[in-house]
Amino acid sequence: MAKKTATAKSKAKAKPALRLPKLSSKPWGQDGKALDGVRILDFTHVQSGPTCTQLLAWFGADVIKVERPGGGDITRGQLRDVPGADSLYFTMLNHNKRSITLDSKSKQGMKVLERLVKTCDVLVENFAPGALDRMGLTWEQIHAWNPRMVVASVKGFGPGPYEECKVYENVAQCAGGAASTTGFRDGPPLVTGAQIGDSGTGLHLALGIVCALFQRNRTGRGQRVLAAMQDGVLNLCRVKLRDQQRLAHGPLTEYSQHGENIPFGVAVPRAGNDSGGGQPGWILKCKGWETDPDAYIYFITQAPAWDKICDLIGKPEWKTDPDYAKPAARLPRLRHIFDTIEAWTMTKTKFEVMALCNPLDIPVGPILSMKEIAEEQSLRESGTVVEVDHPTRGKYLSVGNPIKLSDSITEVKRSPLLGEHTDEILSDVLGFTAEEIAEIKASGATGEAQKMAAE
Ligand code: CAO
Repeated sequence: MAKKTATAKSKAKAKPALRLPKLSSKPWGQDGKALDGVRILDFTHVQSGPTCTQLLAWFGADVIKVERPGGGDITRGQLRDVPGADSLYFTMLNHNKRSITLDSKSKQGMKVLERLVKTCDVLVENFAPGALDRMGLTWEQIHAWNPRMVVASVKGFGPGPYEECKVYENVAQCAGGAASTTGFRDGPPLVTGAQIGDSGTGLHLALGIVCALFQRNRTGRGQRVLAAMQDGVLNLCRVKLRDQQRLAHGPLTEYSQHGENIPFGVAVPRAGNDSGGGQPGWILKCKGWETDPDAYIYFITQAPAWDKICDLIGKPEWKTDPDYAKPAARLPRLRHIFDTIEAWTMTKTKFEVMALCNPLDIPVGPILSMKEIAEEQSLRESGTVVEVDHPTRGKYLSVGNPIKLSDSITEVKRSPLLGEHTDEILSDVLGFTAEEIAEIKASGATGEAQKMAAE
């Protein structure tokens, strides 16, 4: 795809991915990682929390994932595609971490946890509300053991009537306002494939943690960090809350509903593929759409590019026609305009449309399938799509670190097997003696005793 979409202009503009001043005398990436020295007690599971701790691990934090003996993070076995191997669900969310198995509800397990709390800088968890307290790990207890510790949580809802609820991705998308504003006007609310509830909230939490660590440098104190999934989704939907308030002052003129003379109700409607900003856009068919479900392109009729659009699609008369020349005049005619542009895009592949529009500064975006993304060479080269090798499942593709730091280069390392690092964490990180480790294991706290009995 890279070859097909690279235009003469984009080639001429090509620059290294990131150009920032270099302050250190060492070569790029040789100063270690941004979060070197930060140790995380990772009590996360499923998607939201693991997204957060994976990011921190990519930036160099030592992330110790504490998992329940037996099965560990439930996603290890969910949506399994290779019998007996950790699922892609798990492996793609838990890179660069170490795993220790620990029954946190046992006496010996709590002894290990206490030492982990005293050794780590941050505890990250996304258990159901109250679960951490029920384990005995209240904020007061943690703070007494380690006043510098940052305790970071993902919950479904913040304080309020729903704070006790368990929440998964789509629940958050619905409760955060995304679903009511996604989809077509004449259809039901829709959830989106982007995991804005889980991965989106994990991102928010990661920022909160880094800020809390930064503040700790000044105060010496840890603090609690909460990222509620409803809040995270709403934050990503803020333009829709903007539109809700604009409704009080008249119709939302950039919504195609306006051009079609359909009155607005009391709440922001679903806007189909209308663009969320001030530049009208829509998804248009391209050559091959009859058989290829992704032969489409997003086309934006950005005002400064209007004359070039008119010339390109063979409608030069629209440049001076008072019904089309100015953005405000075009608003009630958007459907007709996009139908006309589509008659042109349907004669070309999405990549041909890209290649013709890019040099003219007409913003367009091909609808890329996951297959095309997986095969996209430039994403491989930038480290955004990486191939990882795993001892039980073999090679697989993953999304690498989407955030690039010029002096903290991310190496994506495979996810840990369940309990793979139990011994080294007990001895090297926590300093337990051989006798103590034997006692902890014999108690069943790490699951080894049961495993041996079963074998
Ligand atoms: N040793 C012993 N017990 C452990 C343990 C360990 N190492 N790890 C977890 N447990 C226990 C917990 O303490 C909890 O016990 P109690 O219910 O007795 O307090 C129990 O396991 C179950 O934890 P949970 O309620 O968090 O898990 P669940 O599968 O029932 O719910 C989820 C999952 C995601 C709905 C819930 O954790 C949640 O709402 N989390 C917050 C929101 C969130 O992150 N959602 C995103 C999930 S990704 O789509």
